[in-house]
Amino acid sequence: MGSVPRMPGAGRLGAGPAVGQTDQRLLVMLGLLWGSAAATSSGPQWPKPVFGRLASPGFPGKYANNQKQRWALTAPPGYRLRLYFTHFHLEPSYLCEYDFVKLSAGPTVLATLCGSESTDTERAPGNDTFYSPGSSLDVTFRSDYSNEKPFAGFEAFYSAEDIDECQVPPGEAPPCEHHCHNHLGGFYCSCRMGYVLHRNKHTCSDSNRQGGIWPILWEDVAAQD
Ligand SMILES: [Ca+2]
Ligand SMILES: [Ca+2]
Repeated sequence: MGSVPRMPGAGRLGAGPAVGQTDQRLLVMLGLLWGSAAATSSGPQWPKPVFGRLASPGFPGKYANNQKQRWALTAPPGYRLRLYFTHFHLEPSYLCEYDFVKLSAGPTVLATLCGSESTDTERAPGNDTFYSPGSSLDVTFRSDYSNEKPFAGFEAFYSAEDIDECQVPPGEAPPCEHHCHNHLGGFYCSCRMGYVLHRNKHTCSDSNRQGGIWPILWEDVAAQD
């Protein structure tokens, strides 16, 4: 069978509940709303909607041998990509060496998926939802030179969603010293009464010590800085 180089094991990725058709319809509706907002010249300039479908070549028919396909997905700054599978049936193999779907961000492999159900040595997506750590996600499909029986491959849907910069994992420094406010495409900080926001837009200083008050101007902090 395959002489594919061994891929690194699956990374830790967030697993969420299964996404039903209602959610898909909601995403499409949001996409349409974004589109109409962007079309209004006097209205807010929303990012172009980012969503779509991926599938193995020939889906739902069986996929051919020796296939390699890559999708480079990109979200606007301050957004991440969310991906889930609605169908997944690839040839199973030890550590997914033969046929696989690989999710990666730059040099970091987030997950290598194969088979139809997870085992000790291979991971299938099941009902997991996958998130890119930043604004880009590479999806690669690869099949080797043979299949013991036909496999229908996969179908997946993706969309861009805002990164909530105010939610940080336990043990990580919060982005704002006092208050953090998340919004689409970024976030901003504010301070408790009697404090003013430092020029760095993250920390707060006692307003009496400053000898003056900074204008209460909360500029957006670029999500990617
Ligand atoms: Ca194969
Ligand atoms: Ca945000």
